[in-house]
Amino acid sequence: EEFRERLRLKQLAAPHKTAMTHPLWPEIDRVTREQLSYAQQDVDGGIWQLFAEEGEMKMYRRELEEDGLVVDPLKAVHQIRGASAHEMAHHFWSPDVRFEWETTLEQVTVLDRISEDTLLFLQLHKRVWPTAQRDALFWSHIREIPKSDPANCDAHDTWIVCNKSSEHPDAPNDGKCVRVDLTICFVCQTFIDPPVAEGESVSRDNLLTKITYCSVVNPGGWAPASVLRTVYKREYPKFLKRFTQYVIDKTADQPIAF
Ligand code: 16C
Repeated sequence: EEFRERLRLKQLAAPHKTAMTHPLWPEIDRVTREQLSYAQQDVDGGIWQLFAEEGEMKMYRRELEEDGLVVDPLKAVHQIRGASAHEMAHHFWSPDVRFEWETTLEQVTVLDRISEDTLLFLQLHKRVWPTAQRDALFWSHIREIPKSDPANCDAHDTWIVCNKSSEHPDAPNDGKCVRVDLTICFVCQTFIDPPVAEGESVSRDNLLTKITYCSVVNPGGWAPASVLRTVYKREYPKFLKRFTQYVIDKTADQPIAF
């Protein structure tokens, strides 16, 4: 029994087998590692400009244009109490609850279930006047960073969700909708704070979770810079506040999932 349990835990920690044989796997693995190290870089280097702050939440951006389109990279840091890193990451990744917190959506389709931890999404987003409606096609991968990995630092556990634009024959970019190009990561670390005494159990009051969210979205086609920056300033803080509160409320009465 004990051996079986150990084997099960080992299998959980290792990347899912079917994911590893998928043609997208090398890209998924590489981008996820890159995004983790990008998320863990300090924001105090001077290139990041603080544009929104509320309580523990701080949002930074860099003004950047590509071919005349605003693609401003975003980096946000936040700290919450009462929910674990795994709970945060799971709800961010799972299509089952997306409409409960994501307010920019009209439609979500799961085009492919690459594996238990990796899905391919097609999302139709609400139209922003006066620009054309946007959609996004991306793979989304969730993983726990092994405790032995230096990226885990002094955290109890570390989870990442990485979303990256991709392609699929069932949904070609045929110009009917403008397709955005995105690279997004959501990194969470649980800290047991205040610490619990030996033999005591951890309660939700001991959970402090640090969150880093990084995003680069190329709008894919014409949109006035002023409209983009207005949407950006309004939508990102709204998302991070709403999403974290949603997970805290949803998990409050449940046993902690690490
Ligand atoms: O990361 C977030 N959500 C994930 C799950 O949905 C996933 C999705 C990313 C969506 C990226 C943006 C797609 C285009 C948005 C179109 C405009 C929506 C505004 C509607 C308002 C009524 O990773 C959380 C995403 C949080 C908010 C995203 C806001 C992005 C603004 C960037 C500008 C994009 C171009 C907009 C063209 C007008």
